[in-house]
Amino acid sequence: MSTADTIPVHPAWLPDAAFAPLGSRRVRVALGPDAADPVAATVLDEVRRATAAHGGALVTDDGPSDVVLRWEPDAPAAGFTTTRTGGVTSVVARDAVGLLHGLHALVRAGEAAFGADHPTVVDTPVAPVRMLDHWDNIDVHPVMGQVERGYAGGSIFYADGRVRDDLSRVAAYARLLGSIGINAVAINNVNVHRTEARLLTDGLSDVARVADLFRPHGVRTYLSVSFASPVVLGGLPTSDPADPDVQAWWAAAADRVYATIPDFGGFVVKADSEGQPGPFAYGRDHADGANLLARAVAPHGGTVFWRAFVYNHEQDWRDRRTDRARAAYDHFAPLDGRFDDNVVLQVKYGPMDFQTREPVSPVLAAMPRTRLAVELQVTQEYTGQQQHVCYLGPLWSQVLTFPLADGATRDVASIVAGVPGPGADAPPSGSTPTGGITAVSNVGDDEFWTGHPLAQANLYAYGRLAWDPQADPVALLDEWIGLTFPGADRRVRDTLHTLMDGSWLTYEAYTAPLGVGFMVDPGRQHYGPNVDGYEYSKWGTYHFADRDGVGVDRTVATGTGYTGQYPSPWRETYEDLATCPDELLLFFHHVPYGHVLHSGRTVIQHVYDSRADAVDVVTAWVDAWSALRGLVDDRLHARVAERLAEQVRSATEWRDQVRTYFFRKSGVPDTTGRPIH
Ligand code: BDP
Repeated sequence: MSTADTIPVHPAWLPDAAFAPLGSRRVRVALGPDAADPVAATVLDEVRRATAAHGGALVTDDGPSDVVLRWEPDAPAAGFTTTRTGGVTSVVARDAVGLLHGLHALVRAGEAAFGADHPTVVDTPVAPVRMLDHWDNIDVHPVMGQVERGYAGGSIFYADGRVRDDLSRVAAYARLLGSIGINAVAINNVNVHRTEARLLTDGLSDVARVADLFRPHGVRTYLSVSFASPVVLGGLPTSDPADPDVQAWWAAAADRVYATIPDFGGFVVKADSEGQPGPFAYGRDHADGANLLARAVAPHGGTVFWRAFVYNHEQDWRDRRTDRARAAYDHFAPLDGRFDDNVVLQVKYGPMDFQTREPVSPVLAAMPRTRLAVELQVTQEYTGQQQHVCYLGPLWSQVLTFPLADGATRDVASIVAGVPGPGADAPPSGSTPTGGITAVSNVGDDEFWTGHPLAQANLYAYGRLAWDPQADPVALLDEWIGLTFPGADRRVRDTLHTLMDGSWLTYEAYTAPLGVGFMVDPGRQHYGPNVDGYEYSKWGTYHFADRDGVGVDRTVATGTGYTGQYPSPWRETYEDLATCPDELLLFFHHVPYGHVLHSGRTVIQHVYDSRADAVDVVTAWVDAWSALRGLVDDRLHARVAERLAEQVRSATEWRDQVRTYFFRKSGVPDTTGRPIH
């Protein structure tokens, strides 16, 4: 046995001790007709395990109990209710999945679930589909490695060029996901290489093994597929959506999938983007492409998650009229109303690419007759690559609660919930989901799951916000701390809040300023600073800094016209320098260095100050964390300490490069006199 085999995998937010309040009680489970469901077995297993560890009992007859988990036909369609009367806490749900989610709600609440009596509280998930996408490759890619943008070791699904024989990590992962209400997982990279493409055909029995492990936790399995599959896998001369042979090929492929995995979720598709094949090659649009696949899975109740991340990655940086931010709207808004009911258009939260700060994508407001899902990035590609502490709950909360238009009740959460937009038909009845939320997972085969142990909080917060987008992200962080470090000294909780609550804003403060984005190093896979790294390349991610000023003019009046893609009030708010929020200023406007922000500081002084102050903040975290030695698990302590040292080094590098860059461009000194080189 190698040392790696002897290191226990960190239990994340499900350590046995977190089950003590529930497990020390008599828990009655009444499963009703769902008793044979694999999820029902999980509910029983969880209760057995908790009560065995903590001295309580599983009660399956009418005997006395302190807790009841009960099936009822008129409980809410999704989720569960909780009530406490006469000293008994009851969780009621319409199916086993609801009971599982209710059970974990009790675990999260701890002793508080067994306090004073309270009337029934209904807890239903807002997003019907709450998905994680894995950008895992089967073969190790020469540039991207095994997990594209993965920062936590290898894949939990694949090793040695195939699906792992030992999938015990997947089983443990499924349990973690089920406990926070995730109900969908796509298990391979959206960039589908030939080996992964074959999961759809030759690899189906392996996919079924994976699906068998997710199913007992209420999670359905999806595959990313290549639009070129009919050619690549089927040997057809074309993948043209209008070709009857192509349609028949997809229908037969879907039939085989569902014959093997009857509850298969569906497909995720990246088409005509960054080199992936798509309908454009045949003169068709993305509605044609998406509907082709949707019709193949529709008879089986499947869904196609079609990504709106479509842009020209061969731009001419000298041509200021082209703007990558415009691309998703330009491609997709005209297609509103043309997608089949079982297509969900998967839209990145911002118009560019998972930056630390972006405005909310205008596509979300522009397609009231299309089912939409918002896509987030839990893996920290642009937010410190799991070397840096960067708790993303506040970013996602801000996105999800963003009001889309004037006086409207529609916010991003209502899109995620599938509430029909103005002028849209009511959602068709049936089992197809009406909206959703997806995110790229940050998990790998690392002993702490996420490389940086504190990055577990991002996975946790994602699941919890997908369930309830209105939840306070700091309260969710507190919940995560309580579960992950049960019974820990008060100093642990306080220190974690000190490090994590504002860590997204701290990260933002030492990286690219005021919403301009990128400035990351292409040579280090987007890690660390390189201010001009993408400035003269084809990717469309520019800051346009020169001796006079910086920022991208995306106004209608003088720029790319991107602000015109927003409804009121946002188009006016962003168009006008006077009302554009500071944190997005350089996303929308090109301004002189002396431009005065709402904060009262000039742009250049803001750049200087924020970067210097942020490094001071991060430096202070090192001592704060060191003081916890002996109060948390030693291995975890050491891993976080090692990452914090790297965060200080990297933040310092960011500070120095960005300050120096702008000093050399502008010639404007830092009024505080701090040295610049
Ligand atoms: C970018 C990543 C790239 C992904 C792409 C996507 O750098 O690896 O393939 O997003 O979302 O952020 O498809």
